[in-house]
Amino acid sequence: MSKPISRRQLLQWSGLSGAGLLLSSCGSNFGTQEIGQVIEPLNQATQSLLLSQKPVPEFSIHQVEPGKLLINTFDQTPKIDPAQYRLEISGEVNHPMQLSLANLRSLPFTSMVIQHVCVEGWAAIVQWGGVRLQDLLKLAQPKLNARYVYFKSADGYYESWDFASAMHPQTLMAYQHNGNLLSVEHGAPLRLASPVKLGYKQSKWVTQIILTAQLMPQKGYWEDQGYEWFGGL
Ligand SMILES: Nc1nc2c(c(=O)[nH]1)N[C@H]1C(S)=C(S)[C@@H](COP(=O)(O)O)O[C@H]1N2
Ligand SMILES: [Mo]
Repeated sequence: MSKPISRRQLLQWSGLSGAGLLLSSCGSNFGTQEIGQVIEPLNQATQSLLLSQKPVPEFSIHQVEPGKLLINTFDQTPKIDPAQYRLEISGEVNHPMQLSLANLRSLPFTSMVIQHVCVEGWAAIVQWGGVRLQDLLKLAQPKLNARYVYFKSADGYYESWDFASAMHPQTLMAYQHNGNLLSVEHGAPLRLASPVKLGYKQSKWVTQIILTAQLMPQKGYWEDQGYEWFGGL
């Protein structure tokens, strides 16, 4: 029924068909000489996954609970220079890339109002705004064997997610919170936000996204101390 989305279509649709993204991407396999020849459909498994995903009902903007999102950080708040910041996407992808904040802001913006739930016994209705992780992964073109998504953070935190939850339409790489630019304490410049996972799965200060075929012995900062891995809501 639905036509596969080509990489070129996605680049055009996202307004990134110009040199901005291409020049900032890393890896020798995605140079300027290849601009004309990167037309690849998403693989069928990824395509049908996207079609099967149902959105979680959202709250209204009036239900946002300002101040109820407690700061929960296992260590120090890391220092990140926004001008130097790059989000690296690598691992089992055809097109590894590095995105600046300008690149990320030029991608389609999504806003949602969801509940953040921390296993320590608190919750908050929060507005998040940012880029769908799905859109970033489509740009990087997951390989057929990509089954897990690792997130590395500037404070040493790490997480791993199942591919389906990462591709969920409401899983965002957020840079906005309750209508403002995301604050440093809450994970600026870029953090995970999703209504399908518990709070500890929602990494702040994400600098690297790595797709893997297997789950490694290190599953996540809290998971490696006994928390459940899937962490679904
Ligand atoms: N990098 C990083 N991300 C993290 C954490 C952390 O310590 N470091 N804590 C997690 C936990 S347990 C929760 S509940 C949420 C809290 O997000 P907040 O501090 O913005 O409320 O961040 C998650 N992401
Ligand atoms: Mo948490």
